[in-house]
Amino acid sequence: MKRCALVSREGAKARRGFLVSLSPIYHLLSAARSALGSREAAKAPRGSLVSLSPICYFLSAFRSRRLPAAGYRNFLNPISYLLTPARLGLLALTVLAATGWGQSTIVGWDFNGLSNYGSSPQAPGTTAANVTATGLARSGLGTGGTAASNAWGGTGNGSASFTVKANTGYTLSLTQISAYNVRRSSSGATTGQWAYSLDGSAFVNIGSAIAWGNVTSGTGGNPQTDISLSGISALQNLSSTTTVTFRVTLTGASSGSGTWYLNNLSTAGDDFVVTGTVTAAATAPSTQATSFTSSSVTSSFLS
Ligand SMILES: [Ca+2]
Repeated sequence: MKRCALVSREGAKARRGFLVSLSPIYHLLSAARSALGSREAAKAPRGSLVSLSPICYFLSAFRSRRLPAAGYRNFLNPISYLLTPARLGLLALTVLAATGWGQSTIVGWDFNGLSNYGSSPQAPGTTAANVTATGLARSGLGTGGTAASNAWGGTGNGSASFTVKANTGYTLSLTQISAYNVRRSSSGATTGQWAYSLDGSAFVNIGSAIAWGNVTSGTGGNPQTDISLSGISALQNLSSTTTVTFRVTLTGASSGSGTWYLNNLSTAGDDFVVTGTVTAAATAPSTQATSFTSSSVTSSFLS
């Protein structure tokens, strides 16, 4: 409010500066010009600071009748305010960043049509360009009895794993395990713990253990939420020499014949997906100057 009061006292200046008041560059230039001769020079820096606050102007508008009506209406028009090119650009960047801009499927599986628990390894149907992945593999899980259709899994307790890595010349950053679906029988594994490893033997848990839910039918199943990987620094900017192993350890089965599956979310499309980004790795320059003197650079710019 103190800032608003300052603006209000400068009502006459606000009339002229209102439309351009959101431009810090303008104010910096104005302050410089004023310093050369204007008796208002002392006020310019202060005005430039408070002028950057839209809320300040909004409140000041109600207290000062000297603001130009046209500018006042224009300022209060949220569409006009938001759709200036600069703000539109910032808004777009904000939205893109919040939605994981640039991420795409690194590896994905479509479980539609699978029978007999699927293969081990079950090759992914989708693998990003410049990425190598190995299929979903069972460890300790059985495959007895009659399996559900359109699902990949096994019986009893054990684990399932797969790997991803960037190809030579590329860098891999992982964003998330996208929302997926699990079904289980009443005696199947109740709980799972995701983990990753960079050497295939030492695993680090990703989040806490997950209670899978109790839905035993494939229709609906037990929806699981996204598992974010973007905050795990060990899974970012990986070169082709690092293979990431993902593993989910399944426990709580009350019977060796109890079943657990990654479930078909929809007929078409991948049902279990890891997203991320693949970029060309930075390469060292093939030639490089052996010496470089600052005096030559200085003289070039000054001449
Ligand atoms: Ca599917």
